[in-house]
Amino acid sequence: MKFVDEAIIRVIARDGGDGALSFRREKFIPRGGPDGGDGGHGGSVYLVTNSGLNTLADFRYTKEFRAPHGENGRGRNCSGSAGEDLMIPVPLGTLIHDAETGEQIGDLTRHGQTLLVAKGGHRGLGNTHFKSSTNRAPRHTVPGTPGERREIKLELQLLADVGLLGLPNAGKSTFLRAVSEARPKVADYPFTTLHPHLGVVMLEQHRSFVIADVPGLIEGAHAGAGLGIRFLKHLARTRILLHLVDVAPFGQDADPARDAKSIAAELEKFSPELAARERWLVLNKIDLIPIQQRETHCRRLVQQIAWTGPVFEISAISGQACRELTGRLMDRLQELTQQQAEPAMEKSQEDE
Ligand SMILES: Nc1nc2c(ncn2[C@@H]2O[C@H](COP(=O)(O)OP(=O)(O)OP(=O)(O)O)[C@@H](O)[C@H]2O)c(=O)[nH]1
Ligand SMILES: [Mg+2]
Repeated sequence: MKFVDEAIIRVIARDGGDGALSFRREKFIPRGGPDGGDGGHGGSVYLVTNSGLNTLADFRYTKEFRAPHGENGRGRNCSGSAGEDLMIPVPLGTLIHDAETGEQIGDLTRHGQTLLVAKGGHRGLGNTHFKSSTNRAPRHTVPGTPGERREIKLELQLLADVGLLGLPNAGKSTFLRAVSEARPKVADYPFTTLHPHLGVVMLEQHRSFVIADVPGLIEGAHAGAGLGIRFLKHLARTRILLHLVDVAPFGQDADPARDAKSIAAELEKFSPELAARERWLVLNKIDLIPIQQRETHCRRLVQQIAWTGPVFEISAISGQACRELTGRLMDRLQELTQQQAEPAMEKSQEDE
């Protein structure tokens, strides 16, 4: 299925039904009282998350969603039935903005979460409601109110703990295959991966995390080169970025240090916040460097980049050192979760 991560749709909640104006007309009861029933509520429109969906592709063709009207009330105190609410399924990680004002309406990150996006109109009241000792034949009714309608922008930002960053051919998809059940395509040409893939890394029971493999970046991506930087937004919610570097790129003028720097520069141009996120350098394809030269080769590369953060040397294709890396990632993610929880706990203690 085509990967779609943005859509603008129109959601139309419907009007409440009008209240009825009616009087009892029965044999032998010459002047029956009012019996106009109420209208039904208009149907509202909700979004509901469904973890089985991975893209917003369903919204490519259907752009308008209407809930049903509330029915008008009728005589004999019959109420109109309410318009049923319309539930629109969306993938986890969908951000919702009002398309006109740009205001954020919601962010759906849990399975089964719902969000009201257009409220149905209130039901009208029939004339029965206005009967009183002084007015036994009220002609007053209340009409239903109109339902809301608006245009909303849906934007998918995948939910992943770890994001893979790197040039095309760095081995990102090979790494994802090595550590998860995900099966993104791998090939020796650039831009094999055309849209993000998620993979779940299972270490042992209750210890797992999600990795996002996004299409490779190249220098000038911020200006649209290659596939551009539009997929980087899928890394926005990750907590750790892995920057994969091919230590033995093919070609005479290949320069892994320059490549690595250009990725960091593209990241900075896309989002200084993402550039400041915790990032680990992963030197991949070390199987291509003879064992005796590996240490010096890798050390020199790290120096050329002037990198001071964590460094890992792996071979994604053989799986070498991949388990150590995922183990370290898991530990660090748990540490980050604890750190996040602690300030919140301190705060709630202060509040007490
Ligand atoms: N020798 C060796 N080759 C590798 C290793 N990892 C990946 N490769 C090869 O490098 C090529 C590119 O790998 P991919 O995993 O498709 O690279 P990618 O980073 O996902 O590339 P894009 O999807 O184009 O951005 C493939 O031919 C892989 O077989 C490795 O550790 N050692
Ligand atoms: Mg790939």
